Amino acid sequence: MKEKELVFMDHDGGIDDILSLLLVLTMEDKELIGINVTPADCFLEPAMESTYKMLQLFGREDIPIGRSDYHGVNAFPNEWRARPEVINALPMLINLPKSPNPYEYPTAVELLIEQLTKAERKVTILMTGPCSNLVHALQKAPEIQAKIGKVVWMGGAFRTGGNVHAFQHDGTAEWNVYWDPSSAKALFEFDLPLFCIPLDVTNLVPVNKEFLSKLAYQSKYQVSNLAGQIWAMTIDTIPSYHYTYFMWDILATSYLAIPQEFMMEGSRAKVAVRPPNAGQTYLDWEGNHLEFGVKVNKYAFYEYILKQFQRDF
Ligand code: AGV
Ligand code: CA
Repeated sequence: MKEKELVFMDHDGGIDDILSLLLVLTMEDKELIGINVTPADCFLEPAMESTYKMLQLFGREDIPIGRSDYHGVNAFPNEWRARPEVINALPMLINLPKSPNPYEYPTAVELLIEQLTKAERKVTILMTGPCSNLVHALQKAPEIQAKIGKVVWMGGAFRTGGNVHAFQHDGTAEWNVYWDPSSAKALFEFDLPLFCIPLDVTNLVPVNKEFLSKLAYQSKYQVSNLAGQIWAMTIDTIPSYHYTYFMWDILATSYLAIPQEFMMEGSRAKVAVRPPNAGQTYLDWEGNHLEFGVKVNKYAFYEYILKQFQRDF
């Protein structure tokens, strides 16, 4: 039998981050060796709780969780950070035991170093939030770089506009980069096999009612039922364009399983760290090499999600 691909996930507790964790847990040929939670698009405690509850549903409480203490220079709006708490109150989750005290967990940097150090083969790092933990871990323990097979990051906007609308900003940045631009700059400067799934390609996959309807028709499967309830929480952000909820992290997570459905472009890029474009990811000949998604076969993508979610816990 083929050995499973080792995956370490670093997420920031948003609604689609939790759905992405659900998706990773359904992937039969991946082995999740750790999960870090960053308090970026979430408040820490509720997001640790939903992470632990997802693990309980799959009987995988053995997977270690790390707690990130970083706070980016550009905080996410509190209205967004508060949403994920609703997940913990859903009927399938509310009565599950709460996570142990999050302050007894290892820090995200400690856990990442520990799990990479003891991994017997290379590890894929999946990041669906800011990249601060990975960058700090690499700075503290440079030897772990040899254990990284590839880094897949939902982050950036290369040939399209950003999604940050803030004072002192020209709108060119994507939020996961903008939260901590200096870390993103450092990430791009490491010589890593980096695969970004930026807004260029996530813009093609909004959460839409047609997809949610298909998911609902298969809600006899527990995973589909729960996912449908979580996704319903995002629908009130439609139709105003700027606030459309996309399948950002879900798309990046799918890249682990169906890379053949993506068109990637190889280029060199840098990250801006000062106003008016802090957090902008831009193509630059003097930057390091990376690959970023430009297109996806979205029918194959939606079908893949529907198929993965046809199961019980
Ligand atoms: O920029 C996309 C990232 C993804 O990792 N996040 C949401 C996804 O988890 C930030 C974000 C952008 N627009 C948002 C976001 C919105 N309208 N609501 C919540 N988060
Ligand atoms: Ca996220």
